[in-house]
Amino acid sequence: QFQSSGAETCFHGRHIGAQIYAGLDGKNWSLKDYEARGGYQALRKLLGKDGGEGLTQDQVIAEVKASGLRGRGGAGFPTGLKWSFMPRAFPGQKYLVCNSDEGEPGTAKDREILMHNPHIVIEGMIIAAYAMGISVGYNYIHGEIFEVYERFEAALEEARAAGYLGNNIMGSSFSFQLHAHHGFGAYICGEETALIESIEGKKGQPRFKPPFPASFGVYGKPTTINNTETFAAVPWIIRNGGEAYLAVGKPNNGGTKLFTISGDVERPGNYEIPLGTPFSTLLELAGGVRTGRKLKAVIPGGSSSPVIPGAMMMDLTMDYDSIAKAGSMLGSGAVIVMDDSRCMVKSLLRLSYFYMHESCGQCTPCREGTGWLWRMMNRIEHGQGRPEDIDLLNSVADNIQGRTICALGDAAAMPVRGFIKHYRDEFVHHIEHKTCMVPAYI
Ligand code: L3W
Ligand code: SF4
Repeated sequence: QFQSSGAETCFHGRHIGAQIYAGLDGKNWSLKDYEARGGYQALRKLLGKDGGEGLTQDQVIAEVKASGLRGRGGAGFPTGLKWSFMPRAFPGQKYLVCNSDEGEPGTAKDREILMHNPHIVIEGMIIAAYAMGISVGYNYIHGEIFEVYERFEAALEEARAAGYLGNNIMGSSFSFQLHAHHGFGAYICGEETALIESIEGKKGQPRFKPPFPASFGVYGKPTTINNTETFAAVPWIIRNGGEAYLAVGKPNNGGTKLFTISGDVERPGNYEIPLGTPFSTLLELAGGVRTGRKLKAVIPGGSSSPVIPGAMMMDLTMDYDSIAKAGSMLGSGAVIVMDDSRCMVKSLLRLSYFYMHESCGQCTPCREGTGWLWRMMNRIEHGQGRPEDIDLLNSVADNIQGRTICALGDAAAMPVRGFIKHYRDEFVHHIEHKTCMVPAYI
């Protein structure tokens, strides 16, 4: 039920608005193809190689701030602001990290960018490194997608051979070494501080924040971490200007975003649309709800984001602010569509299992609480639920949320409250009748 739509089986890229990820459709990933699409022009502009004067570090950061680009990994943190946290005059090594540890159930966008357009991420990282005065970077790639890792390695080799990476890039005084780092497949390694631990060769377990990576990151040095899709937006911003990017989306929600639609739609896949596009338009692009079915519910931003009833969703636009106002999160843009054949109790049971399985076990509320949630959901689903279990589920969720080292605890708790808030009747029916109410109305 919560399988993400993988590229091999059901990739249907669609673009409307600015084609920031142009190239995904063509699957022409090589350096030659990327340059033919205007690739590395932003880097040339930056370094003053196209006859211009070049851009200063401050100018690059100002453009990114003006673009309204927000982190595409889940939290939506303003990218330009994050870049401005990086200390300029730090005497030691500073690091740049790309978080390609895509593991959120429902999300399958970053692997697509890396597979079909790896140079756009490399160029975005070079620009970011230049803006923050960083000379070493890593792209941490999820452990279960080895072919993506190999593709990115191949692209790195091309970029090095062409003089876009390495010492004295394009004859300038700017040097940047970029390495691919293969992850090990654990969901928690996508959490930025666990990812840093993993890069350092340790077990991938989150660190307490603060200190944030901006001051204490890889090997304790200042580190900037952005999501793959965030870096992929940067070359377009530098080529066309921050204002132009902002204008594509809506205020405070600049540009386009890749949405991975999975579940009960006719054409699951990745779709690039401007932020602020109505959900109904996105659903239409994905071919609508499966023939003969009605829209029941939508998880708008990956499994960590609370579910929204279908009718409510049809009035929303796809951007950070609109989805937040509806009590959920745009997250990583993984839209899981559920039709009227779906049981909400079974859905939450499946999610609860995921978070229990992926908890790293460091904090008691998360390690024990995710297990409690799963066991309660298991007994409700299998006809052994007790009337008090519904309030107990909410209470356990309350005692996890905000009491853990990282956001996985919150991510396990928030869906519970969302499902119970909107679909309490289904939980009550399961407990009272020891069976599912869904078949009664399909
Ligand atoms: C310096 C400060 N830096 C915040 C930085 C911080 C981080 C970013 C956002 O993401 C989300 C979760 C789910 N000085 C700072 C600062 N920062 N204040 O800004 O920070 P934060 O803490 O708001 O969020 P986060 O923990 O980085 C968690 C989503 O991610 N999630 C899963 C996502 C999965 C994928 C995927 O598989 N592709 O993306 C699950 O929790 O939405 O809200 O960089 O350092 N004062
Ligand atoms: Fe580990 Fe869960 Fe604590 Fe995060 S909240 S550090 S996953 S135990």
